[in-house]
Amino acid sequence: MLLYVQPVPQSDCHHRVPPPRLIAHLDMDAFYASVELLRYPELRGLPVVIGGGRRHQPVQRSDGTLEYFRLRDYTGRGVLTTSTYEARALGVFSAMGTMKAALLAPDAILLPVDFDEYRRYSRLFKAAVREIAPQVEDRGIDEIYVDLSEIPGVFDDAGTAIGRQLKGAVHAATGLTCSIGITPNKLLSKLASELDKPNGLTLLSVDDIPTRIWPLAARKVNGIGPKASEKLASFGLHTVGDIAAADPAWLVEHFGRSYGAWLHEASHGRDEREVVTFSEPKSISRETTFDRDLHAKRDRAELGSIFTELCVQLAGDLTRKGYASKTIGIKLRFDDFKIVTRDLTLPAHTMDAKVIRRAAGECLKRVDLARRLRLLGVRAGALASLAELVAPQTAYEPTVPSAPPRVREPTQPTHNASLPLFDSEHPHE
Ligand code: TTP
Ligand code: MG
Ligand code: MG
Repeated sequence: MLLYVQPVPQSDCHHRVPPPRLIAHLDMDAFYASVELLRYPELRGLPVVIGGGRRHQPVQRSDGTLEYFRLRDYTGRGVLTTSTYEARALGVFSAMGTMKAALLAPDAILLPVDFDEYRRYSRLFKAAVREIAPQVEDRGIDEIYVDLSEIPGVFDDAGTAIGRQLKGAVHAATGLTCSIGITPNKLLSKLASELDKPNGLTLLSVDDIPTRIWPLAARKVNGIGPKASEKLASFGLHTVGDIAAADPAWLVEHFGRSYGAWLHEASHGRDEREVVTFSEPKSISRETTFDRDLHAKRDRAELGSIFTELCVQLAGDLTRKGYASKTIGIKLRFDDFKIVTRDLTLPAHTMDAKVIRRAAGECLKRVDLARRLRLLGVRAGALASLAELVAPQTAYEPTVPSAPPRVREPTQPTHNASLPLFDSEHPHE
């Protein structure tokens, strides 16, 4: 029996009453696509998808107008990163295979991805928010949580004025719209920011949970993935409200102590997680899916140069972000989609492309490469910030550290494709 009536608490006087909070979740609307539309404003209102490579760059005609690449002309194995709302109306969404999207929206315009540009706009909108409300938790390229609780007067209107101000500041800094949810916690705000997308501002209190949150599909809750929602559905629980109505002991019995208890709490909109304003990345990686599957022996030169390029890019990422790595790993996906990873720990932290390349080559030697490869990735883990490595405790030791830091300077990016694939004294044959 799944119906459950919440018992009236006997006494709440032993429970700590947490101070009231107001947390915003801000997510940019159709982010990559919207950044592209700033460049090509004539495409506004049209179905546009982002996912192409360099060959899909618009070309200028002799009369100065641009000729765009249409989805119907696409062949390849790419996937879309995102689509405009007009393309979504045709059934085309993030992570969809581009060929499949072409069947649904043959006239949609395909534009190549330009991550550098999206990162630039990401920094711009986050900086604009921090000017107004500094308690920001970075949740990836197009979203953040913001703790608004300390902002004077914020509780007077449940965050309405500050919500409008944030949207205005983001628009002024970037020309882009975003959607914001403002509620007492992160879980509810994440759900709320989606309720009125695009260009939404949604304020919810706990009193709104039955009407606004319980009708939502369980899958919408951050933390209920495809597996859990499938299992919930197998018991007839489809919406958040279905979970809220279930007996918590029953949830624990079927979903385990911690996840079952969490499901109960989450479905009632309870979440005490703090907004975490800073976190060090755990790893940085680069990977690429090949246009065609490559074989370690027959396509050795091509694979070798892609491998080197990935290491050079990874070294560049580390340098830009100010980290050095002590654990280098590789990831391979074979033509049967099986994934293999290997890693190794270095004697010292590095951000040097050559050192990374050599370590990654060592990892590769430990993999059976009989099958053809679909994807290759290189990962830098066990990161330390350069500030940490070069000047530990500078605040207390104003003198220059006597021992030189054990960080190698990054080499200039080289596109040297002549490095052998495995850097081995005993080449694989
Ligand atoms: P999302 O915020 O999930 O999507 P979105 O901003 O495009 O659209 P929405 O208005 O619904 O928020 O993702 C942010 C960006 O991340 C998106 O523009 C492209 C990228 N992305 C991918 O590359 N692959 C994916 O599968 C998803 C979901 C997003
Ligand atoms: Mg978004
Ligand atoms: Mg997002």
